[in-house]
Amino acid sequence: MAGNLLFLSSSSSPLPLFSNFPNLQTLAPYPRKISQISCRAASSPSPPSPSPPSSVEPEGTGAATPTRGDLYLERQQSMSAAALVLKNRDKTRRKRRNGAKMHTNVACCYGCGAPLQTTEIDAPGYVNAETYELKKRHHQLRTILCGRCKLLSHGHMVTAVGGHGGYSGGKQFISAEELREKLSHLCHEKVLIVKLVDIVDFNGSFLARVRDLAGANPIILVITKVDLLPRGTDLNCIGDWVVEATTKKKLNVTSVHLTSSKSLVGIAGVISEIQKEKKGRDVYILGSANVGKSAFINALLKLMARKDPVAAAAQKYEPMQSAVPGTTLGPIQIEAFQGGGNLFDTPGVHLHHRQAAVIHSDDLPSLAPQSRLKGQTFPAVQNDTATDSGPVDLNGFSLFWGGLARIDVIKVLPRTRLTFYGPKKLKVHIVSTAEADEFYQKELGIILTPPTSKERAKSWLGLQAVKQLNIKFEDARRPACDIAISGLGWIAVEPDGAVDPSNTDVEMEAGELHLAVHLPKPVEVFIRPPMPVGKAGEKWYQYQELTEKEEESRPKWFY
Ligand SMILES: Nc1nc2c(ncn2[C@@H]2O[C@H](COP(=O)(O)OP(=O)(O)OP(=O)(O)O)[C@@H](O)[C@H]2O)c(=O)[nH]1
Ligand SMILES: [Mg+2]
Repeated sequence: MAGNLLFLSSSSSPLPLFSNFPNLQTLAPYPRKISQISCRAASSPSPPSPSPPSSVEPEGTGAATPTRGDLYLERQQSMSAAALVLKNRDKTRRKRRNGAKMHTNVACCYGCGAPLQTTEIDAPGYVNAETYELKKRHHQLRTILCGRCKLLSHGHMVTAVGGHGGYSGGKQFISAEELREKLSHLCHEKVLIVKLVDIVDFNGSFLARVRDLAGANPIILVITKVDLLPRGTDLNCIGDWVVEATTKKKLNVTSVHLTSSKSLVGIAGVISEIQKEKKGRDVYILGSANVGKSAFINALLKLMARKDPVAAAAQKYEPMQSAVPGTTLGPIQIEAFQGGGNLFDTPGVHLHHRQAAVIHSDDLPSLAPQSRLKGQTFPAVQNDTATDSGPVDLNGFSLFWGGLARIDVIKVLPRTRLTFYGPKKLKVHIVSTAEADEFYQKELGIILTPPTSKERAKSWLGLQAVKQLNIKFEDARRPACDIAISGLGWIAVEPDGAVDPSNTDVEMEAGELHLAVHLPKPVEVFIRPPMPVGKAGEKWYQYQELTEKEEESRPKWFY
C-alpha cells in the first residue's frame, strides 16, 4: 500500500496526493476504486494525466478513471464470479430435476405415495416381500396398496404422524419444510397449481406461502367442503366473501371455485378451468393437511371418467382419502389427461398453528366435521333445541369449546350472541368466569373433550395462551366479526343478536366488545369479516362495492 501511495504522489499531477481522494468519493458507482488503484500501482503504472485535473471533475474522467487494465481486471473478476454462480445454479437445477424425477421413478404406494418397502411392517409403504417380488416381476409395482392404506380403506384411523401416539412407524411424516423442499422445483417449471382451502377452516388452511411454491405459475383456488356449510347458506354470498378475503392475499389466482367432493358441486367448473389453463402442463393439487386434496382428485376423476377413457383408467388406482391429516405421504402421479400433462396429488402441509398439530393423534378424527354444520348459539334463542341454554346476558361468563378453547366474555352489549360453528363432537359449555379455571381442571377429559380421557388430559398442553380481543363494530344489525380458531372452526359474534334487518326496534349502536380467547400456545386465532352463512347471512351480507377496474381485476368465482 505504501508503494501505491508513493506512486500516486510521484505522478505529474500538481495536486497533492490526498486532494485526489475527494475524486474517489465522487466515483460512487465504482466502490472498488481503492483496491483497483492498488492493483494498477503494483502491476502497470499508467502514464501521468496530460491535463491538470480540476478540483471538481466530471464523473469518470479524473485520475481515478479505470484504465484498460482496470476494466480488464474487473471483467475477469465478474466473469469468474458469474461462472461460479452459473455452475452452482446448474448444480441446483440438476439436483432439482433429479428430485422431481425421483418421485416418479421410485415405486410408491398408489394410495399414499409412500415409497414401497418390505422391512418395517409398522411403517407406511409396507408390502410383504413375496407380493413385492411378484408385482415387480410383472411390472405392476404401481398397483400396490401399502399396509397402512389397506387399514385406512377399512375405516381405521391411522395417522402417519410419528412420535405423537400415532402410527408407530410414522417417521415418514413430512414436515412443512421437507414438503417445500420436495416441491421446490415447481416454481422453476411451467405447471398449473390447484390450491385447496377448507371452507370450515378457511384462515387456518389458507396456506398463503403457496406463493413461494407456485412462483409465477397460475393458481386455481378451490374451496372444499361447501356441503358442510349451514343449511340455507347462499353460495353467491360465500363466493363474494371468499374472493374479497383472497384478494388481500395477493396470489396469482385465475378463478375461485366453491366445491364439494361429496356432492360434486363445482367440480365440473374446475375441470373446465383446468382444461382451459393447463396448456399441456402438469397439474399439482396443493393445500394444507386434510383439506380434501385426495377426495377432490377422486371427484375430478369420477366426473372426467364419463367422457375420458384415460381418466376412467386412472380411477382404478385412486389416492387414499381419510379423516386423519397426513394420509398422503408423497407426491402421487396420476395419468388423468388425454392431452398430455399429469395430475399430482401431494402430501398436505402440516401447519403448526392448527389444532391438529397439538391434539393427540387418536383425537384427530373429532376435528373433522362429518355432516352439515349447525351453529351452537349462546345465549340460546328461545326455540333453539340446545340443551345447555345458559344465561341471557353473556357478560362475566366463559364458554369452553370442548377442551380446546375458552372464550371469556369481558364486556359486550347485553344481548350479544356467540354462535359456534365446528365439528359436532365438540360441545360448548358455559360457566361463570370466576369458576372457569376450576371447572376446566375438573372436567377436562370428562365433559370437556378432546382430550378424550383423563389419562390423555395429563399430557395435554393446556390453554396457555390468552389473546385479548377488542372488537370494534359499527352496525349492531349484522355480526361484528368471526373469531376463527385455526384447525377448528369459527365463532360468529353478533353484537345484539338481531341479525334480521327488518327488525326496526334495533337501536343502531356502534361500540367495542371485549373478549379473551384462551388456546394452546401454537394455535392461532384470526379475526375476520363475518362469513355470511345460513338463511340470515343472505339478508345481512353486503356485496363488495367495486369500481369497473376492480371488478375486472378480481378473480371470478364459480360453483
Ligand atoms: N363433507 C365433505 N368432506 C370432505 C370433502 N372433501 C374431503 N372430505 C373429507 O375430508 C377428509 C380429508 O380428505 P382427504 O382427501 O384425505 O384430505 P387430504 O387433503 O388429501 O389430506 P392429506 O393427504 O392428509 O393431506 C376425509 O374424511 C374426506 O372424506 C367434501 O367436499 N365434503
Ligand atoms: Mg391426501
